[in-house]
Amino acid sequence: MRIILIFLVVTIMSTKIGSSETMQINFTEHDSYSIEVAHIDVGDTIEWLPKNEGHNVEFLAGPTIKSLPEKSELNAFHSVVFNMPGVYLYQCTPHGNMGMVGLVVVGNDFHNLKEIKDFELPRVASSVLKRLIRVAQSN
Ligand SMILES: [Cu+2]
Repeated sequence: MRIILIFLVVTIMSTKIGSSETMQINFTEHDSYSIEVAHIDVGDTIEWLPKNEGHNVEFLAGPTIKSLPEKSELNAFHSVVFNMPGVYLYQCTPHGNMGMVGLVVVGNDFHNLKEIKDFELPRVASSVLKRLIRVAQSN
């Protein structure tokens, strides 16, 4: 009986670990991302879909500088697997200063939130970021 239980628990745990998910975020005609604050698990993927022209994804800050994903081309599909827990800040290169920014929270881990909060952005983007951080923490 005990062996069966252990087997069940191990099976359930490995199923959960093995089931990484993919979230899709669109570029919108309002110069924004369809999901501004993305909560994902470690190992999950985010795909950005160029549903509207003139946008991209450029990472500004994350758990460590070395781990920052590559910047994408304008109008290009972009896919990133997030293996390091923490908060990531990204922007659209042409529209970042208008507040086209987004957050990714990986593994519900806020250890580097201070660095994200302190990241210097133009005025409008900075106020959007403050709002997104409030949203991120309320989830
Ligand atoms: Cu844009």
